[in-house]
Amino acid sequence: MRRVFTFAGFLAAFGLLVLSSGCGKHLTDDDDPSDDVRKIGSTRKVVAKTPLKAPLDGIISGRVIFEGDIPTAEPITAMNGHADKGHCLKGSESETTTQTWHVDGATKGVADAVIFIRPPRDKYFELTEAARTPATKIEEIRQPHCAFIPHVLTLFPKYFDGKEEKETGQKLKIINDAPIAHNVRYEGDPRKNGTFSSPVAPNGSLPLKVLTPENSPLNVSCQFHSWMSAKIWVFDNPFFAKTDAKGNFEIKNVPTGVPVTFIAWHEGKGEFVKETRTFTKGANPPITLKISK
Ligand SMILES: [Cu+2]
Repeated sequence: MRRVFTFAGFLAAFGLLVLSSGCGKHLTDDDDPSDDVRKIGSTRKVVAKTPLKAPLDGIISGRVIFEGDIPTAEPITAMNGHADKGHCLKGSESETTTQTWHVDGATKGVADAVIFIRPPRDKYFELTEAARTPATKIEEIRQPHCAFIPHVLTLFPKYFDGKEEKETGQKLKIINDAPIAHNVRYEGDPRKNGTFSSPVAPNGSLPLKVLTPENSPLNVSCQFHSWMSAKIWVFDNPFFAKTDAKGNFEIKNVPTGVPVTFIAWHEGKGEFVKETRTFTKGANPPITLKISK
């Protein structure tokens, strides 16, 4: 009997968790659910979020600079032993060499870093109609040879309106431009995007996808070519940017006058900056962020 009661207790607790996560509360911190769902005895309590009210009139800009000896991209040797070698090696240098670090030799600017802000833990960003509209309707991830392009992708497919996540209209298109077959597999939080895997036919594409925001990037891979990888950051707000080839970034229309968490992430380092900042109206002083291997 004891075992039965224990199991029943587990079911009850699990039921509470499912109910609480499905009733319109926003669970934001995927890595640590205790941020939002606090354990009290054997039950869980969801902490409701309130809007962060602030004018969206700030501009953040800056650069990510590498400190130390610049990492060099190495040839991907696994391509040489693969049956698709002939096509894979037709790729550009950036497609046939390791892709974690792309650092500009002259300026030491670091590409593919993602810069973003988060609201305080008990808040969500209150977005105007304009801020709910993504800059692009379709974002693509392509496979012309044997690498994903881009290697790091940022998306804004959904926002939180205080009750639930709503679609912004932005969708992801996965395209295989190559005459060989690829596969796309992405792995995220089981409660959010879960795991998806599908072959992509030569010169084919997959149906458009609407991804769900997560607090960590999705890991993308190809099951046919073990070296292929990419990262997809999925945000519920438009306050993010990816550094360009020289390490520059700019984020427009950010909330001002309120403290937010300013975060910088790079694939080779994870979150390498995480600090509280309050931005002001108009152009804020450029921010220089340093990263090392
Ligand atoms: Cu592939």
